[in-house]
Amino acid sequence: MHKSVQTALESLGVEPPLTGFAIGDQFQAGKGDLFAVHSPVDGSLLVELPATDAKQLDEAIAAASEAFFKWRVVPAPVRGDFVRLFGQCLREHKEALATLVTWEAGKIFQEALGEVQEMIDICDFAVGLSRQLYGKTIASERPGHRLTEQWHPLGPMGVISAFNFPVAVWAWNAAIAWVCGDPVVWKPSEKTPLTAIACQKLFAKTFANASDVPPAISNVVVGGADIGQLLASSPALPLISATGSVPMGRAVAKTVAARLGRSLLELGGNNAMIVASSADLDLAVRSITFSAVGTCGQRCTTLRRLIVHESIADKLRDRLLEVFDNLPIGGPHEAGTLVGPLIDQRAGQSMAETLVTAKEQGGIVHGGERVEDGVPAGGIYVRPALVEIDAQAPILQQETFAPILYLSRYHTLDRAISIHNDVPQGLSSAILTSDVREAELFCSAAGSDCGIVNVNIGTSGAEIGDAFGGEKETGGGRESGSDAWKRYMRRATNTVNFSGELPLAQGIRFDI
Ligand code: UN1
Repeated sequence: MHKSVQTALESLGVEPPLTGFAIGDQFQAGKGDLFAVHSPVDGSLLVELPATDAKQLDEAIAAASEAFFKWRVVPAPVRGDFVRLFGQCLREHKEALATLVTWEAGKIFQEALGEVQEMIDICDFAVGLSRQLYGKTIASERPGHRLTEQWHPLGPMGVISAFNFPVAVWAWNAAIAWVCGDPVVWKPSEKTPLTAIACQKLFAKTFANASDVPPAISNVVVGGADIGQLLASSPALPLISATGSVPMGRAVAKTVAARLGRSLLELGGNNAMIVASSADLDLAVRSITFSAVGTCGQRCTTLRRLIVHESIADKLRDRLLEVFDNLPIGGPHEAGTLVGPLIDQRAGQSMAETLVTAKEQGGIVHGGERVEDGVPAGGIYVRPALVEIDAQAPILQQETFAPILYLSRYHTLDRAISIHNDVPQGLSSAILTSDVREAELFCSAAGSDCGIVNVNIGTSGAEIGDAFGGEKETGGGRESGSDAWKRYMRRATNTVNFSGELPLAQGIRFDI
């Protein structure tokens, strides 16, 4: 193990033997099969960890259910105060946690710092929210009656997260769930269990300084899809929040629906940007590059399709090719690197196969090759690809989790919008234009059909104050800011009659 990983683990309080299972501050060895975690940076073995077994998962769910009875009656602002302490702890360990994210998920250190900052930001948001879980007062049609809505904690919830944002997505869920009064059982990606254990250690550290907090409001189980499915099937968890691929989301949604539970899904994106003829080209080049190659094309919000006005397409292509050809590709821990590795061999293979298909469908492929020089041996490093292709090519319907940017041309904005929306996914979208009418049309009901609609910025890098998520195969869920918290609570409508009479609603007469 690399020295910097060791130092980071030590400062996060993660010491061998690593356990694979935690209920609150109790860390235990998993009783399931051993699985290996390799760093995408250089393929080195980070850890061999025993998975959590089904019985241990049941224990975690039982502990979370018990914690719920205590936590739900702790006043929300007091719950918020705990989240404030957790945010403070994250601030103190920001660099160490980001170092671990870099080594386990392969994203460049700047982006890893950004990911931890998202955790801190959502904690701050949740602290404020803990005093703002507002319900409505509704005008009653009956005299002497008061109608109000109250929001109550929902229950323990399951979180299934993906490798590409190994800590932030959990934090979006956990910070909101905690202030809403819900304990969490977290199953991270089997590719990134170390960062999850580190977060749980930081939770335990914060918990040690907090009164009123039942430890089992936070629990971690590790393993593959089987443990994820078991989690999703538990009737004790009224809400399952799942982030990842469409097939994973479909399987989880089916399982949760079969028991009439609630799911919150944030699945694939196939995000596009329209670049109008009036767009600022300098801004275009910068925003396109960050959105297309950031996290090596492995964000759900990654820009995958460019729809460019025909009058500027050649010029923009040439400028992008110049930038793509000179991108610093290398170890994500090294200063100056902008493109780190893909997560694993399979991701490299899927990128290569997609590029072959794109060529067969008439695409002109620039870049996309494996990079072996000047990068750490053992990792999968690639040059981001720019593919000129007709907007009708079937490959554009599919999300490949790699840095491939398709460039198609358009003549009229109506056509560009219909190309834009003509895919199964609906997460993030953008238009670059200096024409306010074009911008407003794109944001209107006749414009982008996505959950995130941007003007003059790229598709990735949303702020935590937003409700994050999208439509169609993206799953329809909203996490993080705005009123996403409502999904984590149950609504009770109260009718209080203080009249001494019994007038019935709808004016019904029922005299006995
Ligand atoms: C994801 O890829 O699952 O908007 C999350 C963004 C980040 C979050 C991405 N704030 O790109």
